[in-house]
Amino acid sequence: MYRALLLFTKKELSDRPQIKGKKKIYYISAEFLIGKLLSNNLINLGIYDELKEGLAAIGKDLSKIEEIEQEPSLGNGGLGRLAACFIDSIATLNLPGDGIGLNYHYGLFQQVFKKNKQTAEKNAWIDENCWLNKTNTKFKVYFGKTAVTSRLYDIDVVGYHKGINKLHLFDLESIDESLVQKGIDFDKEKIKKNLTLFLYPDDSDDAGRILRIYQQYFMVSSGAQLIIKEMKEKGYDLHKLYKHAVIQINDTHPTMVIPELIRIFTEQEGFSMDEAIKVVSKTCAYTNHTILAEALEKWPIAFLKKAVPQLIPIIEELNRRVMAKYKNPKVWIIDEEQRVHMAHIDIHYGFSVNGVAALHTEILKNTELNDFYKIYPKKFNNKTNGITFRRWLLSCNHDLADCITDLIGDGFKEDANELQKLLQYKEDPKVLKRIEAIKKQKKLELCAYIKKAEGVELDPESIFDIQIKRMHEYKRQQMNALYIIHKYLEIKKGKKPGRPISFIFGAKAAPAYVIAQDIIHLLLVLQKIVNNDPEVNKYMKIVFVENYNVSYAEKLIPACDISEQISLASQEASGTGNMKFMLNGAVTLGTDDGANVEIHDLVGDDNIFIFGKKSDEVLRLRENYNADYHADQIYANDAVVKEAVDFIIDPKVLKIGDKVCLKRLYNEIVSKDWFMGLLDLRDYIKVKDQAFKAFESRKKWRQMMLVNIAMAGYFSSDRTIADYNRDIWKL
Ligand code: 26W
Repeated sequence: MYRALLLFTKKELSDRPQIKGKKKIYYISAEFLIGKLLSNNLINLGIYDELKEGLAAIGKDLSKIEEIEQEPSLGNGGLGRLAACFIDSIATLNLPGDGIGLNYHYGLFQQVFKKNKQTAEKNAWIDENCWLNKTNTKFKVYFGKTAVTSRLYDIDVVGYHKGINKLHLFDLESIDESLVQKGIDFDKEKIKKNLTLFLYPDDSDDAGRILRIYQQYFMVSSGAQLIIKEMKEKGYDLHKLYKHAVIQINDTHPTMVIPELIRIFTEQEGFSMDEAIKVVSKTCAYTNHTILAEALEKWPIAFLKKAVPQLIPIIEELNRRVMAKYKNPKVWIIDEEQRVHMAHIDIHYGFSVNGVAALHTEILKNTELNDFYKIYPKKFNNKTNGITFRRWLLSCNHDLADCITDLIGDGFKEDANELQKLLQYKEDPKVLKRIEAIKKQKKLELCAYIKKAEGVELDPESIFDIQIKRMHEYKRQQMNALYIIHKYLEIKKGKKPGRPISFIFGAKAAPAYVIAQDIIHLLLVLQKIVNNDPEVNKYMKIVFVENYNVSYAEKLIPACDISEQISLASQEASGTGNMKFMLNGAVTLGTDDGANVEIHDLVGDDNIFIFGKKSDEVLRLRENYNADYHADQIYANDAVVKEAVDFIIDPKVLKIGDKVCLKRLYNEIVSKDWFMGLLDLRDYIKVKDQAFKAFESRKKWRQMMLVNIAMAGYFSSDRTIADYNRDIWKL
């Protein structure tokens, strides 16, 4: 039945008109976290309800059939999911625009918990029942003298009640899956066989880091050749490329598309260097998604010389021109240590630099990229992220979508700002109770799913407090863990919460990121201790769901009461889970970071719980961190903090946990605490307890749910894409 639906839907998609236009956007990204596509496609084709009813008439349940589809894990987190939302909205706005990425056979990785620790398995998804359409388009890609062949696979991307664009995924023709025997290890040097096996392969050694460069070049060389091929087929003059194409560079992973296009234009198309630089610079735009140092890629030039020697003369020429113009070494492309700063290429030789939330863009302009902002003030702009409401409301929360349609009509499906009409029901008990009933229904459904999938029994009457996102110290899951320990110790001392609380986590840690793995370990051990303690488990439960992915998010988000968005202020560029939770009627508990600031502005102080140091205070502390921040002193001078942190290495925990991991995490927190979890812990405890208490004022809470849903329209990716098109793409 699934296969029949897949073939039927593929046919429907191929019958839809290709979206055309004189100028198109190419969104090039290392990640496209597209999730399952059947229901999204059926909704966008406008045939979901009819099909669901038709199948029900013959005793078939469409949601059961949807479970069959394997989720391609072609992304790691927010950046990848954003790219997937964007291509949905580009098509929905009827804009010609394709995604360009890689066809990873094993995606990121499949998370499997063993002995309370994350292990990584390959995540196969390509079979005859997947959405990939193999094409006859092939390109040669050269790494110096070594040549490989790139094969183009397409996935149709249909807009909501619109035509189609394409997601172009390039695959290595000579890929060899047998390289992966157990887990996710493989020979990283066999680049003729391994380039499209995994996304972000372990980069803890040089072979892993150089493999990243091979993968990135494989993507941009294939992408550049495809773009040029399409332009020529349309009879466009490459000297006017910028009139017919915009290339949006999603973070620094695709940066080499700039020198690669310049290389092709000068070596194969007869451009002068000046002309090539002018044309490419008017075609390429760059989005920054993070200020974290480890993510701002800088490659030792030796690595580039080894992988892509043909680009070196171009990169050196681009750097020479920068050095001739700007005396400040901090803006040079190649620094004194002979490292190539990829973002510097994007900023000097692209025409737009955007951050992904208002606060993030201000931080880029005033700190991280201030030297560039002073040179190119006009290039910098903000484009606050968005999410597709087709997936994050219509598909994952049908009941809520139907309720909203009953209340305000279905205009919101084309113009998300219409959701504000819901505010008229703020004092309508019937409507408020209906919204609450839908939340309750989603919680019941999630309880049933989690019981089956994780073997944990949750109380649907409990408060669902959910933190789902990549595992990273800056997102501070460790601070959430300290709250849980504090709560556990309070219950053991007889202070019982009025209503039980369910702490739900979902997160994958990068295989090379040790401390992130330790945090997962601590939470899994706490889950065992709490859930098996009869004195505690009727007041609180922990469940860390396994292999959190897009499909899991679609089950968790509609059931959430409190959305945990607790990153150290200034560190989360935007966040997009925060928007999904808001749209589904959860209340945000968070710091004034990323898009939380804009959520706060939209819903007002009464409909959000904000805590923690502000970003300007944090950035000041960061300036001379070692002098101004002393986690050990906070720990020593605050009994509540000390008691919670000490529990990490309590005999009860060490008995079932791994001593090495737990002691390492304990030391990291007490001696470093780089993301200042101890600084905000007391405030976090206070405000979180306030949120749990507020949950008992049911009318007020229902109103908060309504206001959050009503004000979420701004975060539709249709608005975001309209902003990109108005200010940058001008299609
Ligand atoms: C493993 C190397 C690496 C480093 C950084 C891979 C990917 C990155 C990305 C920059 C991380 C990422 O996904 N950033 C997230 O982008 C989202 C979409 O803009 C934002 O909402 C998140 O705040 C940001 O962390």
